Amino acid sequence: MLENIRILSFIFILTFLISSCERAKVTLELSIDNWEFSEFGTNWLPANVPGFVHLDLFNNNLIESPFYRANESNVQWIEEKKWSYRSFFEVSSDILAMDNINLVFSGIDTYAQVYLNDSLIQSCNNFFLSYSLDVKSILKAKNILRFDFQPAQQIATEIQNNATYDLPGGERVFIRKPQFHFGWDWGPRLLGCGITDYVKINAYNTPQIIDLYVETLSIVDSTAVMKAQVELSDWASEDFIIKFNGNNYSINSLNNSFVFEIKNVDLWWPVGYGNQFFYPLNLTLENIQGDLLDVVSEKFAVRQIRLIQEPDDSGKSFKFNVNDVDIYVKGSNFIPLDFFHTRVDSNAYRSALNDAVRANMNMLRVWGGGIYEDDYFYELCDSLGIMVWQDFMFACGMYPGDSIFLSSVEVEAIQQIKRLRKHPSISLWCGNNENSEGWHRWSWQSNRSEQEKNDLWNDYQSLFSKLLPDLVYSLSSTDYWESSPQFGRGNPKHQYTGDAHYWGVWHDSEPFEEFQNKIPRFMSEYGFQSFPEMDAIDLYSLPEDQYLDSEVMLQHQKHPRGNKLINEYMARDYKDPQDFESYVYLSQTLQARGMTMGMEAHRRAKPYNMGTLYWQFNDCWPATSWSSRDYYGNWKHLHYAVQRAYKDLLISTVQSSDSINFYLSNDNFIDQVLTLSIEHVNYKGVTIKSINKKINVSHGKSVLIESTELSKWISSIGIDNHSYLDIKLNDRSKLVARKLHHFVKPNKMNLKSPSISFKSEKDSLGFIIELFSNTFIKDLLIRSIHDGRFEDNYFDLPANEHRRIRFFNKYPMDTFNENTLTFFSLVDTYE
Ligand code: BMA
Repeated sequence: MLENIRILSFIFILTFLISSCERAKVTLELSIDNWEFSEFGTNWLPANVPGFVHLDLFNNNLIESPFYRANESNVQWIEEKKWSYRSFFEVSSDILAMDNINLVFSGIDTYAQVYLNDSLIQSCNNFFLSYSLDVKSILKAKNILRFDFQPAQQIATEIQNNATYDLPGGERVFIRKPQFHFGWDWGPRLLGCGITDYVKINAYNTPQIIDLYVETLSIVDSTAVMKAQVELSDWASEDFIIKFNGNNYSINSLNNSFVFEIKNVDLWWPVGYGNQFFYPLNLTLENIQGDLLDVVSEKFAVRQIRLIQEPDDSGKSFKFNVNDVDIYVKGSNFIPLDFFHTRVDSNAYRSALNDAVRANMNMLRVWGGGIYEDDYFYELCDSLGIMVWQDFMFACGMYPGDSIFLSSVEVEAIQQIKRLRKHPSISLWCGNNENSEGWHRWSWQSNRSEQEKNDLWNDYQSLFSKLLPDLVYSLSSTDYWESSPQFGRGNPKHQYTGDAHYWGVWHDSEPFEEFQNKIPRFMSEYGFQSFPEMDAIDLYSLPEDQYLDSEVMLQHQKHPRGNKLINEYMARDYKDPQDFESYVYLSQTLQARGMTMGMEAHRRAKPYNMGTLYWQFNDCWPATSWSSRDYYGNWKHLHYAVQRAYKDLLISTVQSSDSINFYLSNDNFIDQVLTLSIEHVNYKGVTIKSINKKINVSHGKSVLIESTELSKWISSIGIDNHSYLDIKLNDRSKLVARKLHHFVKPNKMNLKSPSISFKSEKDSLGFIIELFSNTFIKDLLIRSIHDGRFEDNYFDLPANEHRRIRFFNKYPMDTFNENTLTFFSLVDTYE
């Protein structure tokens, strides 16, 4: 056995500070690496921690990628097996000599017995918990750490079988494992196990500051009153001194906080409303003898965020207010960036969140069927000014209410609230996703006795109306919202009060235009599916798989009626696509068209409506789904459309049988006089008629700026199929907003095949591609072989206009190879 012992990577963090009174603070940390895994103790193979068993099997060439073709079905056996992970590691005498030695780990997926040197030190049963276990008496110079996993599915089924009632949601709701692991309508079922976070030894001698929370109590006349709360690893019966900003504050186990003021305070704001300012937080901990015990260097932000719900004539407002300013929320719903989330590195988070800001979003909702994201996600949201609506991890089910379940959730909630409360981006805690709607509207109550219904609803309330809100309000200054949505779309109240998930479009096949009629106070979900880019499809399928009903395409389309619904909507607005590639393109264009109608309608309804979060921002694997950004990070047509529809200044139009109304939504643009021009232009670029007028743009308002008879623009004979209105808003000569209004649906447009000329030039940020066409082009997609991104894509190009688009190259390059540019537009789908 001894030969097997390998010295593991040794991260030795030594902080050696000599205080005035000659005591030293020493913290040592050892990262436990070099892992092996096996199926129930046989044939140990190299493994990665953090990681998942599927990834380890793949890395050892024992399975093919579960994301490729129809492999998901070939790897289902993995969920039935018992897997073990182990590491042999050595510990230095410096660590062993410390007073306190803890084994620290988290993200254990999900049922594991943990053995250190053959002593059972922990039984894990909640993926969302972190552990810090005292191992001082067990740890030696040479050690074996082992995690023996039980199949989660089997345990879930056992608990379900022993439960008094079956619960909506099935076996998954009985266990605290990310709920989407059991399969979702956009994701695969890949149940396995793994240690999904780092495992460490942490050793120290003196009391440590293990938690520090700085809360904004008030902001009045540029003076903020702040409260700092300190938690120590152990509170001796004495007082301690915190030194901060030149002051000394006395703390002890009964009074562990102190209050301080900041004059001329710089605040943290959501993006678009101001800067994201942070104050350094350097403090030291001493005992009353003056010995230095610990030093903390962090940062904090000053801000107040409230969810405002005031009764009004229609119902109740639902709006976020930051530092006394009402924020119009523009954003999306976020799911894990990878089914195997341990593969999401800081670059992947950065790229995704930058894409949120680029698309002019100011909020993401971390959806309750996924995971509490990594610290880095929230740090980025803090620094980018993205507000986070944070669900607790419960979705689409009813959950147990027994004391074992509730006490596990209690620890989970305490840990997660304390971890996340220091992030200024955290704007709301929400109990669950669609559990209340499901209970009241999805026939979950049918065939249940009165007793059973009472019991299940009482269980719901113990968790979501009592335990979670009590914890959120006692541990943080963030507001709590019981369930998203408050009312389902079957209840008319969803339009007047609370947040809404409006799925009449998609699930009920209602026309996109219904988005204009069903406007809630805050839209927290609405969506429509599309296929990912062709290049992305090529990565998970072979050419012979590339038709709608192939086994591979169907395995990557998890919604049972998905393709049928896409077909149905496509037939309403578009001509039949001639091949698979045209279908893929059209599915995205259809999605963008429909979703934009929703976004524009919500923004027009401001301040009645104060937010729009579409479903869904991203994918966790390559699939046909509601996302605007695919698994590989490609922007679908929708993401570009969102970028336009979420701009602070937005022109939108509504055409009825005899009139057209023109609206301006202004979220954050100064009061100003601008020039509105409406030009009636044909597909050859000839202006038929135009009007110009000055308009007053009011900050933060959505207003009607013009209303005209339809007959002003087009003949009474019929609807025009070869011209459109080009609506522009100019600040002197600077174009600040633009919209093309089409009189007819895309299938009625009389489009001609364009001939596009183009040239490129290098500039300091990338390359400028200049495009020119002699005829109007609808939904022009530009592709290039170069790695990078176009600042805009899938746009309408008027005839005779020199349109300049920037290309941001990912890697250094001197020239842009124009010959590799390719173009695809609506007319190519049927001609
Ligand atoms: C929403 C979500 C998810 C689901 C999506 C699409 O309501 O909360 O549960 O994936 O609908 O059906």
